[in-house]
Amino acid sequence: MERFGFVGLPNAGKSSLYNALAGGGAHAAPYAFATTDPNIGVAKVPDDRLDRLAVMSESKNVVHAAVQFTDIGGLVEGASQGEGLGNAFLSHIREVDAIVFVLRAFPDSDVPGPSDPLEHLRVVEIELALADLASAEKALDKTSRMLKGDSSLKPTVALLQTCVDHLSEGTPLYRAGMKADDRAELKEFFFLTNKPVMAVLNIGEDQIGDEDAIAAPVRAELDGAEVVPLSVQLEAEAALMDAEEREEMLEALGLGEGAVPRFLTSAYHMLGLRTFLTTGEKESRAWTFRAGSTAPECAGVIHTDFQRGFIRAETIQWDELLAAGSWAAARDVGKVRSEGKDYIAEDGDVMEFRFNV
Ligand SMILES: Nc1nc2c(ncn2[C@@H]2O[C@H](COP(=O)(O)OP(=O)(O)OP(=O)(O)O)[C@@H](O)[C@H]2O)c(=O)[nH]1
Ligand SMILES: [Mg+2]
Repeated sequence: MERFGFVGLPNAGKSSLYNALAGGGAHAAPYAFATTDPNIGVAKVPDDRLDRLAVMSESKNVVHAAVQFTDIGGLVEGASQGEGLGNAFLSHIREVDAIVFVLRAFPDSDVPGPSDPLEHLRVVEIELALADLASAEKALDKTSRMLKGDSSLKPTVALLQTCVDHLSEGTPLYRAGMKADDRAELKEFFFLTNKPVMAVLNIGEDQIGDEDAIAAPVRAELDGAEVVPLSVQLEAEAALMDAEEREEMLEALGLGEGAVPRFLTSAYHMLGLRTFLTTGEKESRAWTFRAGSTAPECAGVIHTDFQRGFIRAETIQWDELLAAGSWAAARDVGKVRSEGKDYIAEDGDVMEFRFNV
């Protein structure tokens, strides 16, 4: 399962965001380092397509795709040199697949700390870049020495030099304008800022309605990364209510279904994750695959036998299946495609695998 780590200054609202997603469980408090050991939770990725297919099939069971998220303790200036939670903190970030910055915009005189999200971003980016600079310098040094015996390392040395140049200017690798190929090649060095990033902008109740204006400078700074404004405290309170109460509260605030589903969908897409679906009387289920996967690779997500003995995948887009009303009806009108081993699966495909082991 993919893991997201919440990274930000103390009192930015990371534990509150955890509570919004997990329905409680993390200690949120108005003082720095309220969180020391990370909280780890799981959230299901909302999927309207799945819910509708489950109704069509009268499924006994509905299983959503899920992501794991880690509420990491607060980061302070100097973390890369061991300040605050220092190294322990950095090692928690190293373990996640993607970083979610939690940036505070809400003003509240009872909660210490700045309420300018750009200031939050500046501090966390500098610390992550400095931590990476130390690793990059070490890797460059080592690779340069190996270059004497192995000239094939020349491009790697050049690439690491580029990293050192960017990082020493305080520029994280995710927005240094590097090519995707180079980013992929750097994976072996486990740099923090080579991970995909997105940001949650924690806005106060009074700022609802001004989301776009508050998010604009952060979006400009993060250069293409997803920035999701979220009134984290309200969402955390809403998560404790029963469904009806929650709907009423979010409705009254003009928040629709709430921003948590949107956040989860963005987080999921940030990693290039896609969904295919299976549906039947027993179960309807959303399965996660990487964009660009073939039909047998998708089959392998369910069971390695399905991939090994893959023959073909009966495939239809979810809305076509819904329109037809059932697999049988969809087959009758010729909407079900029989796809072979080279088929590149698409988001929203409903599949039934034929295999032989
Ligand atoms: N007014 C207001 N307060 C908030 C909001 N979000 C969080 N808070 C409060 O701010 C305080 C800090 O929130 P936490 O979620 O504990 O912050 P954190 O980022 O986990 O902090 P550390 O664990 O210390 O790094 C808590 O008292 C929250 O209730 C918000 O949107 N508005
Ligand atoms: Mg916390």
